[in-house]
Amino acid sequence: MRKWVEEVAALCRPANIHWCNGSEEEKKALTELAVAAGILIPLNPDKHPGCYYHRSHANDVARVEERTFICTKTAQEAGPTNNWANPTEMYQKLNGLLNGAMAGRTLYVIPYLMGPPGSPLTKIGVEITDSVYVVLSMRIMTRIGKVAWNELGSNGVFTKGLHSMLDINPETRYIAHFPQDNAVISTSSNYGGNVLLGKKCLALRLASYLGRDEGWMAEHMLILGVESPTGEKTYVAAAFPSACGKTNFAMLTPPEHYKGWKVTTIGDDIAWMRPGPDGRLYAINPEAGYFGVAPGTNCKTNLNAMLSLSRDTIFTNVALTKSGEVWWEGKDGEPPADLLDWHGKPWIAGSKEKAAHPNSRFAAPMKNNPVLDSEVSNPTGVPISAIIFGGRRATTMPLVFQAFNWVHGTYVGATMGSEMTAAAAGKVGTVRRDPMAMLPFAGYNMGDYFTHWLRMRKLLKNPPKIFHVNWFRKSAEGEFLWPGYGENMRVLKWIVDRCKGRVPATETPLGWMPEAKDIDITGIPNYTKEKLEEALSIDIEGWKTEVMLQDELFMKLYADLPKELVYQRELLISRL
Ligand code: OXD
Ligand code: MN
Repeated sequence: MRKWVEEVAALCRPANIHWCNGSEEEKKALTELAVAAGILIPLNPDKHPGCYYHRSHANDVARVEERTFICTKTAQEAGPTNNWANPTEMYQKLNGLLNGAMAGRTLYVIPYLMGPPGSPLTKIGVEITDSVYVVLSMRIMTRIGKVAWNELGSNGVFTKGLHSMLDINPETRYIAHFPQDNAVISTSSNYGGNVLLGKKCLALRLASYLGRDEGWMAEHMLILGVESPTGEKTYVAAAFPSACGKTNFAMLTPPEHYKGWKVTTIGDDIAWMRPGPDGRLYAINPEAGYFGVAPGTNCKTNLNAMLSLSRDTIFTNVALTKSGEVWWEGKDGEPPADLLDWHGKPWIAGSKEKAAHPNSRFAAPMKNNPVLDSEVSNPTGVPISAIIFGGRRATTMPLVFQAFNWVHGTYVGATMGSEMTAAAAGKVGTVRRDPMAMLPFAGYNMGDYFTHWLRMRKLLKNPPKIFHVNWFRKSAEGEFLWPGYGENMRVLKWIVDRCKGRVPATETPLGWMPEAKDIDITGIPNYTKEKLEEALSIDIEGWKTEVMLQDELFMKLYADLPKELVYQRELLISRL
């Protein structure tokens, strides 16, 4: 590790090297330095204790899929859904860009853990960065410093992550993964998803590659616990594409009618899952914080997220008041009068421009979450009883169904789709296929990734049951057929009851489904049994079209598609 740091320092030629120990004194000193440099703005300590504000460059506000590369020896290994680059050529290009790139800057070495200490599922990463914003964000999102040095010991294996902001030029922006070297290099960005290298780069792209070889799974899934009034605990993992409410579902507040039920959070974005000695699938959340989308978050949609970000949080690209308070579209209450938008310009109420960037974020420590699950740092992980897939679909997809078995469930995940912004596309039903919500995050060939899912079945004596949900179905009049948010507890209860073998279900062409009477709708304002029936109905003609649409991705992947999935498609067509 020292040798690697020396090599990077010889290339990037920083003015100083700072080895992070993760202490409170270090946090204080680096925060002061970031404030003095104008990188962080302290927020009002009465309203947002311990919180800071950051504005990123206007050209650097989101993940950049077109600049994200999987650099395996052959293009075949990366597969048709990833950008591939030759590793030798990519190293050459990046070494050129990084030559002297840290002149006059400090090089920070951040050792971090993805996962709780002492867990066989945990991985060690070291990120080298020239961004103090990255250091302070990494200490929220992961376990950094001494705890990671200890775990590394004298001969531990670790993932190499190298990040330099360069001059934040989109033309030299690369997020380049080298799975065969367990390494990632990120240049010319300072936006979280591109530069907090533990998250999407290590915990999904590189980890999915490691998981394939080591017999485990790295998935774009939240993990939650459901506790019944009698104290029975069930853990569920769920994959939804970005911006479909994963953080909200992971922190759900059950409705009034569900007295005594509790939902607790293990994680809101990533699950690492490995077969346990009892043949069940055990999961950990490799992260230690939430990097959530701010707009739309309020006390009604997600009270627990609002409480999580109430202290010690870094906000990026939200709107700011002169008195040091933050605001975003969809926050509680009216926009304050003296608002500065995410560019720092005065914002006039009623303006067509958004005050907060639609992808503005909060990085909040998970320990602030009032419903944090007690097992979140258990090195064994938690046993998963159900896996849920879902997307944003105005038509076709019913509220909930259960796959017949693991192989069918793999097909359901592989064919998952979600509407790109339905309004902007102007055409309801324009869906992007996003298998297991992993399209931007699989570190190798998507066809081989499906094969890995099928292979995992053989390692599990008691596999989780697999479900598909859709909170977003609409009537012909364009009205949502399901209230969503906390009311999703009602569907979650059906899922838990199915896992325990407590409720019957009806066999349909799609899978096992509840009847309307099986979902309790008592106490939902202005909701009717007719709406629920419509949300649960199967549109056979719509499904015939759906099967044709699924082919778009299957054709692209055909050469590497496991035949089991082709047969599942045939079986679905016969049932329809
Ligand atoms: C995402 C995220 O883009 O979690 O999926 O940030
Ligand atoms: Mn995500």
